[in-house]
Amino acid sequence: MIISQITLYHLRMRLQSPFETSFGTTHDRECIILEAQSGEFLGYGECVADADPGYSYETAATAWHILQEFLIPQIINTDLRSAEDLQSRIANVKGHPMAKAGLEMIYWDLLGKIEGRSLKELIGGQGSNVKVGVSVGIQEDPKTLVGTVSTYMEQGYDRVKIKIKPGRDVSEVNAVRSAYPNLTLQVDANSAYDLESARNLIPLDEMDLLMIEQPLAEDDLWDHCQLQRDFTTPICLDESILSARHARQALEMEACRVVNIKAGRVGGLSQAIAIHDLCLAQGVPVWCGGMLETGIGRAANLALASLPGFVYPGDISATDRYYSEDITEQRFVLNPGSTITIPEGPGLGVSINYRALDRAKVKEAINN
Ligand code: OSB
Ligand code: MG
Repeated sequence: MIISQITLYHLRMRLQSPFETSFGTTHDRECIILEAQSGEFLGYGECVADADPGYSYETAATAWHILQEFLIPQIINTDLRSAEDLQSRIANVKGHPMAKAGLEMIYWDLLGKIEGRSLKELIGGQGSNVKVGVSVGIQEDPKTLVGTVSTYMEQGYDRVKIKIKPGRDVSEVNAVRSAYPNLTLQVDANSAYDLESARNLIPLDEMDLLMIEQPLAEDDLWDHCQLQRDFTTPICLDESILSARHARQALEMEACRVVNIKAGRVGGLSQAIAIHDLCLAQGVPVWCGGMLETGIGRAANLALASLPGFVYPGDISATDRYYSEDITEQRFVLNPGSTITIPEGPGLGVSINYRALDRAKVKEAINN
């Protein structure tokens, strides 16, 4: 496959409601959409780096720079034989996994369109839909949180993730657990604790949580290992797992018992699949994380989450949980049973609403 042109679009899209995590509040989500031409086909990718370096060091601006100056020049007008081949051509660039993952996504979308196969088929996914949940940001107070959770449950979500941070943890989870004793519930701290402050989380161990996600710093595999020993509830790692090697090491030292997989965080779908394969072989449950994606990234997440090792519901919610207007023609809706249908068309199976893309566009650059 030869890609002759890649256009980058830096987008800014207003969220339906502000999303607060331990690292900050997002009102407008940013990302970079990649549009690539190969022969008669157009393929798309989404780079999930946001405006601020809160979740990781990457931002939409750093990803723009790395894509334009380093990644795109190394793959454009070369014959790409596979996703692995693409990755080997950009392996000299250290870090910047989200920029790389956006680039790899266009390869998959184009490959599917050229071969007339969906991404799910290309990677060996199964079934027609994926179990999903909703990730709920930090709310005003526990009462408001219970109200927000109940609204999502009325919409049909049957798994809820609550964002926590120091001082906004045990009472919030307790309020939701008391209101909904049978709800599948998990929490995500986005690295907000250290071993000392995480002692305050011990009461959570009695609240029947599916998992506690990323309590400690991203570079703190060893401390997660210490912490897991003190908890019966499985610890899940998100930010800490940056590659298949990290995943192997985390499992070897039992720093976690569950892995959140995001293609953007690990440098692309091929790496995400490698982590899935490793965990499946070891019987470690994984699930698909989210980054408030547009319809493009959401389509990729749904295909990824159809692999057999994704046993827990993904952070892949319906379009209207995020945006009133998305940039894909397709809107994703929640089915009964808290599932979302995987697109069936070639590649990602989505098409672009260019009017909406134009309204969200901050800037654009053509590379050829
Ligand atoms: O830690 O999982 C996270 C959103 C942005 C950055 C990090 C995270 C999240 C979410 C939202 O939890 C998941 C989603 O619904 O896309
Ligand atoms: Mg997380």
